[in-house]
Amino acid sequence: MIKLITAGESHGKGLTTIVTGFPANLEISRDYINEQLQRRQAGYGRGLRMKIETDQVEIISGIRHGKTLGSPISMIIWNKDWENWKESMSAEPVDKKIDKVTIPRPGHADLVGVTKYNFDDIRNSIERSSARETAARVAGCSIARKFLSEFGIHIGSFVESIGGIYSKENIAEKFLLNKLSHNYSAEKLNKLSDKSSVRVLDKNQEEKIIRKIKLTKKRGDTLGGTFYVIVTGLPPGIGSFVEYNTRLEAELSLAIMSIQAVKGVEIGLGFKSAELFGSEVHDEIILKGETFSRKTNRAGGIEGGISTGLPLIIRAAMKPIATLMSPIQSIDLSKMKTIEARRERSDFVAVPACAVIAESMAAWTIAKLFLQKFGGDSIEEVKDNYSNYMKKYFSRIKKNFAI
Ligand code: EPS
Repeated sequence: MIKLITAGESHGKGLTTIVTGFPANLEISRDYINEQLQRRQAGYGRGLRMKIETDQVEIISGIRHGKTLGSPISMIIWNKDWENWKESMSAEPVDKKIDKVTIPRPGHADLVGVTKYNFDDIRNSIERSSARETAARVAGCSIARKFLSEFGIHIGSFVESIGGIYSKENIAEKFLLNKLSHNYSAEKLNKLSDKSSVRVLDKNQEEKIIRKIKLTKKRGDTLGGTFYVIVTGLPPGIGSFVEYNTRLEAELSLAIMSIQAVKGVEIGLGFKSAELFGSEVHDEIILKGETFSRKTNRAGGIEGGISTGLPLIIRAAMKPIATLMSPIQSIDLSKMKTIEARRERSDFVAVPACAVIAESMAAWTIAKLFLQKFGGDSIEEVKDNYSNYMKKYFSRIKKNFAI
């Protein structure tokens, strides 16, 4: 079973990631991980922090001469901003008086954090709940992403809407109708969406979205949006119906819902399927050479908690960032009086970054379930297990059902 642990405060010295359970001999480079970190930092609408940081990992253990050892992999991303927070975030007590944060921002973890942990400074809630933590996740999940790519499994994403402005060119429709070639790789999707500063596939809408973000910034407000994560190259048989917590869609939803500010996750047609007839929702089964396929993929690549072998189609919604430069009402906890919420440096829009984080979390989830099925101590052993299954599953069914 693979495990991912992240540690680190937003303005602490750095973020630590520990990844365990991956097989030995998987080729992985620092550059590969850093490329994903850069993708997470990008996007029009980010705040000043992203100008300070150039997130890069320092690999501490578990990788030798570019290959995994099978031992725990540990990595650190040093926070450049730490220089400005040394006293405020010192692990040791400091002599200087540190101003406490006393006014919670509605929508952030500020108030619930102090309530739960009995803190006397909202700073203690802000630090760990911050989406800065996702840099450590993306670093760790890059191992999963690289691992899956060895099996031709690729994860891509694109932004569908920001602030209610929807991309008209929505490739998700083609995935839902199973209209793209069997060989279409989600890598290709990322090449297209990464070109756009808001990761949309529609040039006209991109301009409209950027205009709306500019206006939002001026108003001191923030925006959310929706995005898709697509996984291609997945074999049939990942995940299971035998236990509630082994179901692929349950695992994926948990992983994506765990991302700060995500408020909704759909698989395939999702909520839309509740409005339609069964015949308009379910995907007819067809034979395609020595395998099964479907006329459509409205199930989003999952039936009964198990992958069908068609692309996974995941859609998620991110709420607007909670920190507002024109704040809404809150309470000053030091005076117990109504006041405007505290301003804190932040992003105006982070939907493009959120999609990259969701890709990473999807990669992690799939790698976990993939290794549960095909696991081995070395990448060679996993490849043997995988190719054996892929070669035989169809002929086994044929044999089982032969009259
Ligand atoms: C983030 C770092 C944070 C925020 C943002 C994401 O840095 P700072 O708080 O120093 O500006 O920009 O986090 C939030 C929006 C949030 O609400 O926590 C990052 O590295 O992604």
